[in-house]
Parts: sequence; structure tokens; C-alpha cells
Amino acid sequence: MADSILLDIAGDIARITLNRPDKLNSFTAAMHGRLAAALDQVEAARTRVLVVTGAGRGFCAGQDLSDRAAAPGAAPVDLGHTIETYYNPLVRRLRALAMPVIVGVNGVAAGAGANIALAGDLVIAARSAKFIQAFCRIGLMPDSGGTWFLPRLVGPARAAGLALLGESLTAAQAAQWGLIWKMVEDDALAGEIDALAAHLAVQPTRALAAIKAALQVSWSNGLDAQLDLERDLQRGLGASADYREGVTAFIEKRKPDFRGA
Ligand code: LHQ
Repeated sequence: MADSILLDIAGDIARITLNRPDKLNSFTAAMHGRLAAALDQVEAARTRVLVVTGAGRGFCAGQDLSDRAAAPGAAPVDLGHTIETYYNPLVRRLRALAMPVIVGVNGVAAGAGANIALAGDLVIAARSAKFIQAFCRIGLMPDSGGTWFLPRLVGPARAAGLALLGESLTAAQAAQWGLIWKMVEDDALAGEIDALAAHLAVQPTRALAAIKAALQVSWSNGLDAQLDLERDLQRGLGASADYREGVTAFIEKRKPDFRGA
């Protein structure tokens, strides 16, 4: 059986591909285990950017519904346990990774698959991709951070429409609404992701990690707390080798050689 998670680490760039294309890369418990192990390897390798994408025509259709089936007459499955064990740690981990996470949404992203995509820092979707908060179609509510991401990204009215109706949102609309960073034509997605990953891999990684952390916490901080946080993070960056290199390169009128330190 093919590996449900493919990991490729090339220099400073890590790529994880969700790889159950015949089931639109929907998650089984085994696949979650493989993904957690892959993320362990990414962290151990200390790469400077992570790309997450899907194999085949879908990005991820959320939970594999046959893996957690509520069979007629059977005792109900504890979905809270599934979420606590697999989905919440995954979302927390992607958000906490000290490097930018590019999510390349190559096709449909449904249910938890849509919200795992939104946990990325830069989400780029192919024109044919779709985002579906499919939960309400099967008697559930958005999880994997959906009720947190959606109102913050697209505002309360659109968040309510997406979550309550479970309709399919095109990539073009998602980009227009600000749900994602950008949409590109299908045949441009791979090249766009490669170029963005190559760019980010030579940027000042500590600064990017600080930006990521500060932007995230801004959603719950007041201005005073955020000003204090910026001061503290900037103080740390001010002592970094990459800051020294950035300023030196500026003064010497050359391209900086950032090492991520
Ligand atoms: C699938 C799936 C799938 C299994 C496509 N499972 N096979 C967390 C905690 C614990 C439990 C519950 O959930 C959660 C969070 C969640 O993620 S809940 C939401 C789960 N996801 C969904 O409800 C989406 C289900 N899928 C769909 O609605 C459609 O497949 C979409 C709209 C995504 C794509 O439609 P199509 O392009 O028409 O493709 P398809 O439906 O023909 O799917 C292709 C194959 O993939 C098919 O298998 P088959 O053997 O018949 O070819 C599907 O059965 C399979 N597949 N999603 N989630």
C-alpha cells in the first residue's frame, strides 16, 4: 500500500504531500500518525519552510468517514476524542511551527481538510480547487479551528454563510474574500509554490517566525499587549545574525545572505 504521507526534505525546504488520492486524501487515524511523524522529521531537520499539498485531484476531504463510521445501532464514536487526539494537535502544530507553512490547495478541501488548509500561513489555491465547510451536511459543526479561522478571515456574515450552508466556495471567491493568499491557474500552482518556497527558504527565518507568531496572537490581543509583544520579539531579532547581515547588506548595497539564525 502506498504511503499515505509523503515527505521530501531538500535543503531548507520540506514538502509534505497528503497521499490517499483515491479517497481525496481524507484522513484516517493511521494517516494522522504518519503526518505527526513527518512533522517530527521536519522539525528535527530545522528546515526554513514547509509546503503542504495533496496528491491527485483533491487537497483533503477531511476525516475519512468510513474510518469513524457511526454504524446504525453501534455505540456512538467519541468524536471529541478523535479531535483531541489528532486534529487539534495538528492545527496547533502547524500554527506553532517556527517557519512559514505554504499550503498548496490543489483541489477540493472539505471539512477538516478545508480548515487544516486555513491553518497555513500562505494558502495558494488552484483555480479548480474548492473550499467546503461540509460538516453541516453530515450533522456536524466545523472543527479543526474552522469557527475561529472563518470569522477572522472573511468576517462574521460570510463565516456564518459558509458554516451554516456548507456550500462549495470557488478558489476565485476564496481569494476575493481574503480567505486565502491567492488563486493561480491549475497549471501554474506547482511553479508558484516552488518559487515561493525557494524565496522563503533564503529569508530571515527567525524574523518570519516572529511575524507569524505576532500576527496570530494579534487576533486576541489588545493594542497595548501587541505593542509590548512587538517590542519583545524585535528585541530578540535585533540580536540575531540575520538582522546584522540584513543591515550590512543594505549598507554595502548587496543582496543579503540570510542563514536563518
Ligand atoms: C471519501 C471522503 C471522505 C471517505 C471523498 N471519507 N471517503 C473530525 C472528527 C471525526 C469525525 C468526523 O469528522 C471530523 C471532521 C470532518 O472532516 S467532518 C467532514 C468530513 N468530510 C466530508 O463530509 C466530505 C465528504 N466528501 C464529499 O462531500 C465529496 O467527496 C467532495 C465534495 C469532497 C468531493 O466530491 P466529488 O468530487 O464528487 O468526489 P467523490 O465524492 O466521488 O469522492 C471520490 C472518492 O473519495 C469516493 O470514493 P469512491 O470509492 O466512491 O470512488 C468518495 O467516497 C471518497 N471520499 N471524501 N471524507
